[in-house]
Amino acid sequence: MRWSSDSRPTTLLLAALLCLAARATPAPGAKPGGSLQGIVTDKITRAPLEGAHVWIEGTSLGTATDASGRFLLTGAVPASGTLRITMLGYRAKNIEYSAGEPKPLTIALRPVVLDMGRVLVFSAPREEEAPGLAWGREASPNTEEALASLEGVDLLRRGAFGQEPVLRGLSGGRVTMLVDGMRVFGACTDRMDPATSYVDLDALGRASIHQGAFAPQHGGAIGGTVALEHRKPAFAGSPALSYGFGSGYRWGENAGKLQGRLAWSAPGDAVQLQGVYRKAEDYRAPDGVVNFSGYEKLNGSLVWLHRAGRGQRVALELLSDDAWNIGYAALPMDVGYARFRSASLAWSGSRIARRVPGARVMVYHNRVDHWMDDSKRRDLLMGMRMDMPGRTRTTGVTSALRFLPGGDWTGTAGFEAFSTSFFADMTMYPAGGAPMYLVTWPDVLTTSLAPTLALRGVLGPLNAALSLRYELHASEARDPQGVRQLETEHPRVDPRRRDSLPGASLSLAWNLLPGWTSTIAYAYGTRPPTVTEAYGYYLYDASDGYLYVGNPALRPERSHQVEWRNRFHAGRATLEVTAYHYLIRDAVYGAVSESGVPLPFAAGWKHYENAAEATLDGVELSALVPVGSGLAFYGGLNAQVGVLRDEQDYLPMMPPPEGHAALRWRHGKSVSEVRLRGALAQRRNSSLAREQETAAWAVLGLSHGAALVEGVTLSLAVDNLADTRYREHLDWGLTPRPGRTWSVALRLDR
Ligand SMILES: [Cu+2]
Repeated sequence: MRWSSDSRPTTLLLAALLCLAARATPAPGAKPGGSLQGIVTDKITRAPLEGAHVWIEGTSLGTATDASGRFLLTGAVPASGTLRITMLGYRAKNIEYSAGEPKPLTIALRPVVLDMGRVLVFSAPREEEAPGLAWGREASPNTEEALASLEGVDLLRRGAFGQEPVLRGLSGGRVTMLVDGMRVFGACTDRMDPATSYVDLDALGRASIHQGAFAPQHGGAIGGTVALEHRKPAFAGSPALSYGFGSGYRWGENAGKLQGRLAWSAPGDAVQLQGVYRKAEDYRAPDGVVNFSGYEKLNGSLVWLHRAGRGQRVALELLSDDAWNIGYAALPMDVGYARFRSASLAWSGSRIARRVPGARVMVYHNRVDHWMDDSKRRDLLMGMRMDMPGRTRTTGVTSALRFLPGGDWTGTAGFEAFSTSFFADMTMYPAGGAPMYLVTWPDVLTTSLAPTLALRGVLGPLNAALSLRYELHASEARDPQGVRQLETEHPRVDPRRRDSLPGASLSLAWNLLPGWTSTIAYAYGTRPPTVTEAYGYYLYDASDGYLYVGNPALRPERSHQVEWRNRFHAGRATLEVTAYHYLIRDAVYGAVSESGVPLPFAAGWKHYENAAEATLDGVELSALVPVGSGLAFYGGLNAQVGVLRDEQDYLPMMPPPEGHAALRWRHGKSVSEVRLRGALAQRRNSSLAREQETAAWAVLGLSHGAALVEGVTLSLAVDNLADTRYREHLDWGLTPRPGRTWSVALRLDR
């Protein structure tokens, strides 16, 4: 059993049986052959599941279950391996098997309604078969745009690179970013490099979005967690080499890519090396080229998995990402170079004790460096050239232990500790004057210690999940000049702060009627101020034109949240309707400062303050309706309103009502899709952030992917078919999105 698999007692029993069976059958490495059969059911209703995808990891052997939930795999079935089962609306499951199973496997999948999470899976052998993926990998230009295809996810966009994920209108310090379980903090004082920009779409195996404070076990947050996981190699019954490469070009966006992957798999070791190179020129909007929107980037990773004794494995992972000459069309400057490096070592074990099915511990270190560049600009901010480098260094440990407290309950006890140093400065070169030096992030060291506990199980007719987290967060500004600068705005500043950050969530799900599952969840979340909010100095925000100064005396934000999620099943059609309400106390916002000296280049000064109360209310609706003959309809709608009560103002950067609808047709070895997406005008704008109304828009796209021969796929797509000039409300400046973009991509996987 792998760490990621569901850990219900029945599964454990099955795994134990499999383990015994494995000893009686030929050892791994035996000649492949034979068959494997089983049945897939809904864990709660026990109904057979039709259309679940079943495949053997590390091979191209896969199938789907029939109307009675049954599957049969024949052909070159390895003697033993990992079987992966996925289905839209259910948590994916991995189980170890050995060929020649005496009886069919029974696999129960758990509906994900309790998790409140949305997942994009890219690790399927055929990506177009991956559940939850409405718009294929090849049709998205980058990781962020692929995430934005999920309901309730939008992007802050300042150009074609480094868009920042926004969860139900919340972003920045309100969202936790995890890369393979590591905390990664961008090194730009202007948030030009969110952690998602360091994970290439072609290297991504899986992305999970947990909205709001409902999943504190995935990192304390108010807005939610974005967890990205790289594609990993798999063990194989006998040593085997696999490789893949691909190339693609997107006209309109003027962006090309080359990617390659080489993996070696054996019973005890699996090694994978992969790399992606991308280069984009300035993209084309319907009314002309958008200047300062190109970039160049190289992403690489090396993963080594080693089986270390019974049920144990060790994983070493090295990641790197380098990007240069990155244009930010909506900002007054660009980025010369952005660099990410990380190393992690993880140990995981299974069947540790009778009531401890698994444990995992990982240590990691990552380094982010960022150099802004205004050398290509003629209109300079403040009328002079500036150097603005920044860096973060993060070291952490994260661990989890799964346990079976008894009955139908499972638990996970976790602990994470991480420490990050943030430093950024600015040197200004006035024409004919001496250079001026400012510290913008005053060498801040933050340290967090956080235990977590998650329990899930059955209470009579209810499915229940309880999750708790407590974080002790300390921070200190260590640069003397930086502290003196802050003292000009905040006399008697204390450069140290310590925050106590509790989080909790409880969700209860039950089947109200056949075909109707309803979940009610409550969550309490907290978050500390970011380094920019607490200690930043002289930071220009191009979205509202103000210069910002941090406030070390800010209180942490606290949020009470309720969510009501309903899932309706009729035949194979699924409809989900979710409503939520967030109340944020001590909400951090930029308040206009009257005291600051007037500035010719900025609208004025702002400093961060706690508002007494902000609220966020919204609804999300999504539907999946198989029409028959391989045709299926997917669609979604969402609407939300954010209000800053103190200022009787709307919250800034809130998405307007938006929706998407797609028809997908599977025929033979190809998949075709037509997709329409759009948004209404945003008229509920923040006057404090000087937001302007954004017009309604809609764009149409088509995509087609086909397996030419075994292992070779060709994808063709066109987005914004009508070449409509539009921008989304969260796009900064008045920068339009790309016009009509044709794309072609070819992949080979062996
Ligand atoms: Cu920057």
